[in-house]
Amino acid sequence: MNPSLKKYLAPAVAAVGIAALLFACRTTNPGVKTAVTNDAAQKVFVPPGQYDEYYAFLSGGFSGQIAVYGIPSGRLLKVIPVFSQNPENAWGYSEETKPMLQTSHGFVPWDDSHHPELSQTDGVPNGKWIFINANNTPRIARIDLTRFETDEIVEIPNAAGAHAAPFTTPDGRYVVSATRFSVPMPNADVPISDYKKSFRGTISFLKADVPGKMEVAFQIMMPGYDYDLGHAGKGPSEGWFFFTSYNSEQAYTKLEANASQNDKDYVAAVNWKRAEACVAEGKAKSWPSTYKHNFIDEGSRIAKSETKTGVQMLDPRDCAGLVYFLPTPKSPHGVDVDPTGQYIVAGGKLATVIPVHSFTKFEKAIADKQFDTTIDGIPVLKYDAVLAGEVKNPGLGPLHTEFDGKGYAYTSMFISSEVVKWKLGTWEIVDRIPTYYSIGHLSIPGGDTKQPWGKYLIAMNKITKDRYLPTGPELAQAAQLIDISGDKMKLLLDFPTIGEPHYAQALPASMIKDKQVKFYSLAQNANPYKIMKESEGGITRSGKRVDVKMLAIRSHFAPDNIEGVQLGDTVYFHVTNIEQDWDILHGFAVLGNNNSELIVAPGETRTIKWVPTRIGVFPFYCTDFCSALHQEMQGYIRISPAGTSVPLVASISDKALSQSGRLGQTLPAKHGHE
Ligand code: K7E
Ligand code: CUA
Repeated sequence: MNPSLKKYLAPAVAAVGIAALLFACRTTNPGVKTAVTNDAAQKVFVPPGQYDEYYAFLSGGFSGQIAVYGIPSGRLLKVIPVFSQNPENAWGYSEETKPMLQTSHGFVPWDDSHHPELSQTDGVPNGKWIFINANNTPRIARIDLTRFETDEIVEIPNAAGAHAAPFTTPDGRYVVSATRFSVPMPNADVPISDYKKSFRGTISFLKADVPGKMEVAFQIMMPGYDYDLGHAGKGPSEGWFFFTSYNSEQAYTKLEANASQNDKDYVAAVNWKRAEACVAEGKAKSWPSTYKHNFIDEGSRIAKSETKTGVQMLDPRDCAGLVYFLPTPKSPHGVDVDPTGQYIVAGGKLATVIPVHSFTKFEKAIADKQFDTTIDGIPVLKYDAVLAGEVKNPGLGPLHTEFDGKGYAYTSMFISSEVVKWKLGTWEIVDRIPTYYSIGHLSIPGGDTKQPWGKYLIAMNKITKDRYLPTGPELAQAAQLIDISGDKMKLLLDFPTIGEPHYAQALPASMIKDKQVKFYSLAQNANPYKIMKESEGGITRSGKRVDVKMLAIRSHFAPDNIEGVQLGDTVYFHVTNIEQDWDILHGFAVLGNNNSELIVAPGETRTIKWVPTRIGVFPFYCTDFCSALHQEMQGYIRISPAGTSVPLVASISDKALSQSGRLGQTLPAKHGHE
């Protein structure tokens, strides 16, 4: 039973007693026994040793990361750290990766990520990258799909929240971001009650097609509403971008009630080709802005954080034909464009219908000047002039729509906890299936592109009461896999997720599985602290800074014993994994480190900082079980009092020494300036 229904029914059943309630739940809960068809297990069973058919990338929501699952099995394959520090592999803790989390607010080691977006060529996923937004401190990240690593993060200035992000243009030229919260523009110390006068939203287009070169191409100053989601036009509507807005009431307090007054809010249609022309014609203003662009240098694999300044800001008043508003009921959330590019579907959270706009009618309405009014230079089109149709009685709380490429659309209904399947063009509902419970997004592989792979649908649910073994006050959030290959949707599988899965995108595994990087080339590793063999290792003092160049190979570190470090020193361990073999990673952990451990990929150098807090001898060891002698992969570092005369010495392992015929020797310390 839907928990919200349960709440409403509870008083009624209270009279009959607890036993009856439990009994009622058992018999009416459309759980495993009733909702799953007999062949479901077979359809999701991927035999041990065999691969899944799709990679699915689920946003981590408040975890700030991306989780990668195999579909149809629902097996978790990897968590890719993006916006949040991850001590498991030192993302955001190691010296090489810390710059990735720099922002104009300083180091922001967490975020709230909602929308994974696969890179596209000609409107279909190309398997190169996946982008994801940071909803809090506005940022967009690019993750490379040959390595499943975050390579680039760019901050978005003049924005407060990047919720309508990072949706791509079909040609991959831009990813966009529209601000969730309007703020004073430029942001300044103004009374909040000046909202209508001073607060504005922005829509940003970021260059996204050249790795390492992401930046804000231009921004558009918008009325002070909340901007929620977006999708690019395609086919006939390519060149346009559609964004939902809500709070056209411009409420700044008690939005729950005050932002739900108007019968309609808007879909903003932005002509981005027109924007390019206006920028080229000098119609944009240079807007003072400072933002960070962080990326991982390919050779050294060291992140660099650079500061960028200034953006081109377009005002719709200065660029006729740039933006139009399409009235849309009521506080719309998702806006989705069908594979043909003809229909623009909005999910009005509080609406009783699913409105669908027609791109053809939209163009004609502009030509015929079918305007109701103009807001801040933005013509408002007449609702009836752009409407293609309405899906009637879809259920409650439509949020998001995806497409199967066979003429059907699937809309998630948050309040009535179901997926509704309807036909494009006739707007008739052909099927519906319950979800457990309170579905947010849904995802069909390629379901927002020109060519969906319309076999599976992943429903992502906020509430899972009674679906899993309980785990204290916080219960798992979950995805459900639904078979959409036939006329009737069929529930196949539930699987719990990491954080809150807002949106997901998926693509056939065959597009990327054979392109995986297996290790980094040691020869091409340009990290200045790289060593290729044990004799290159050692220890250097520079004032109170001590650098240890160390290698890791099955199954030892070299050097493995370190002496002469003093209390008050800061130690940097630079660990190079000199293995050149797939999936042979080594860890590095030192007792009492307030920072994190390291996990070092083959051929890579990673650096962890350690500030000893007491004198004594402390072990370090490998944290990744790498061989039969993994437990032997250890060493010691001795910390002496400040000012001690203990010489700075780094020894390499006996095994290495005996192999090189130098048993009993130690590596001389290399002294920098003291
Ligand atoms: Cu609907 Cu942030 Cu895309 Cu969540 S949003 S559900
Ligand atoms: Cu290296 Cu365990």
